[in-house]
Amino acid sequence: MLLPILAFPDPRLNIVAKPVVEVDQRIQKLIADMLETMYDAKGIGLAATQVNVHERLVVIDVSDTRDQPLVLINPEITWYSPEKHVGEEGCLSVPEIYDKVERSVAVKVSYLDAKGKPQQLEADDMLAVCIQHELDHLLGKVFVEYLSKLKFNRIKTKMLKIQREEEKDAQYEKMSRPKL
Ligand code: K1U
Ligand code: ZN
Repeated sequence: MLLPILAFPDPRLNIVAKPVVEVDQRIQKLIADMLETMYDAKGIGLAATQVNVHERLVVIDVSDTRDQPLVLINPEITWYSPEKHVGEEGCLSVPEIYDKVERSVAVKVSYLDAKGKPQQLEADDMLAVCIQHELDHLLGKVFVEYLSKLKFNRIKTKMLKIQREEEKDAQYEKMSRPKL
């Protein structure tokens, strides 16, 4: 099932996620739905926060073949490389906005896998960037918060304008639909 993705500046994107208590059937269904939603939206990652579930769960697939899903439950970054890199980021909650963010080149993460088994992972390059981006979502942080106040406010205004227009179009569509 495709899940609706919250759009910036929805305040629900700023909620801090709580740990997953049990990797049960509900979480398995959420994982399946989040993966379907991420692939459908052509993203390389998705955090539960973005689908309005405030629990520590993210899905990622940075493979070219789009067949190597990674599920991180209760992830914690245990080490950040001192070496940093500035790279272009995007976000499914901030469509069509891309900008540069500085991140550690590599990270170590501890997490539970989709079966609830404890795992550790050392990531670099795109995977390391994606993990840092997704774990920020779980802390209620969207990547545009790293940009200047000026850029942040411009993006916020642009997104609100688009959302108001979409709302108006939906209202018009509803009004002009013939009543059966
Ligand atoms: O969290 C999200 O909204 C998903 C996001 C992940 C991400 C992309 C780029 C850098 C860090 C994290 C996306 O998948 S945005 C769409 C996308 O596929 C993409 C955008 C820019 C660069 C690479 C990929
Ligand atoms: Zn994002």
